[in-house]
Amino acid sequence: MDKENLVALYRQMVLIRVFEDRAAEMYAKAKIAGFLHLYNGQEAVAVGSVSALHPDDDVVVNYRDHGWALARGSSARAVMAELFGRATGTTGGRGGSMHLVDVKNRFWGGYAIVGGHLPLAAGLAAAAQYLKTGRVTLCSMGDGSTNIGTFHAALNWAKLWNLPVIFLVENNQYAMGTHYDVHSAVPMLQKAAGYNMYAEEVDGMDVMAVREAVCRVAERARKGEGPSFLNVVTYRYRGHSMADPDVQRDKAEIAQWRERDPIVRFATDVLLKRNLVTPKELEDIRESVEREVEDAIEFADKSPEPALDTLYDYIYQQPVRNMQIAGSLIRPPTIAKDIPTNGKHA
Ligand SMILES: Cc1ncc(C[n+]2csc(CCOP(=O)(O)OP(=O)(O)O)c2C)c(N)n1
Repeated sequence: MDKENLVALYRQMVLIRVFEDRAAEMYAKAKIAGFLHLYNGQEAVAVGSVSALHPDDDVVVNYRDHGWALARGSSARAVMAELFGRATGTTGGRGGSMHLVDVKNRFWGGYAIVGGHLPLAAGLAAAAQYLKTGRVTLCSMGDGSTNIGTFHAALNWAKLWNLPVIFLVENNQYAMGTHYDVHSAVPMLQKAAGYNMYAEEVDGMDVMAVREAVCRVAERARKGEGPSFLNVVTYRYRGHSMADPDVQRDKAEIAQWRERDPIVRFATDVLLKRNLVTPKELEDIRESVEREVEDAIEFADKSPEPALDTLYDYIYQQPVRNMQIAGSLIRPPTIAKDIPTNGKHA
């Protein structure tokens, strides 16, 4: 990788870190509703992975998705506006934090149901195989989702059909507050071995290690060598979500992982060591990121909420709208005509 691309990886990781810290502040100010699962500590996983993919590959992830959307190329403005529930967000304010989707980047979300997206990943890969598009699907999930039935169904099918899919376990070692040793009966790689699937363990605090591993397995998939499994060992610095007081985890453990911070480590061991940047240039990058995120907050705050009369838009795809089912026409109601408003929206 040349200097420009290495610096871009650094900037993206800083962008995700700053974005998440500011999102936490916005949540505390009640600018963001619902749940908010932050990505601090795991930045190297999304950034390293996406840098190894082609722009038209498919990416699908769980609800800890802001970092992935940003790494995949969604603007900070569109992601922040989505968190604020505004019409200018990635899905017009309809998805919110746990359902970020950005079709132009083939970023398919953002799934709140643990393990719910794994069969979809296998389906995306099956479509790519059938249509011979050469696309690879990358499916990231938490360690907790490897205990769910859909995990086993998706791995089984992917191996059986030799699908071009990468199952990437973003192993931050906790499902909510429960450690992997307590919630899983077997070590992670044994789960891949159960399906005779190619697997590697990767240091998730090292952006280059993640990038290299994803390059390797994406190459395998493109050559028709089928699915792969990556156990990417990482750590999240914050609680499970903003609603989690994070009392189960040992503070000393968190401090130990912070010493291996992926951003500091990449800056020190790669950028500064190889004289690719000066400390002043790193400072300038942080300042420009802070300005970008500040601008995103202002943009989100000034953006309109989705109009009330669009409430039923996008629930069904257009062809379904006029479809006859059991003799009756499916037609979404409109606020004005069909919904009793009790005078509220009159
Ligand atoms: C099917 C289902 N069961 C339970 C939940 C509640 N739940 C939300 S997150 C979570 C923990 C998942 O942990 P993990 O997969 O390790 O992901 P991480 O949050 O660490 O990224 C649980 C049990 C859910 N959303 N869906």
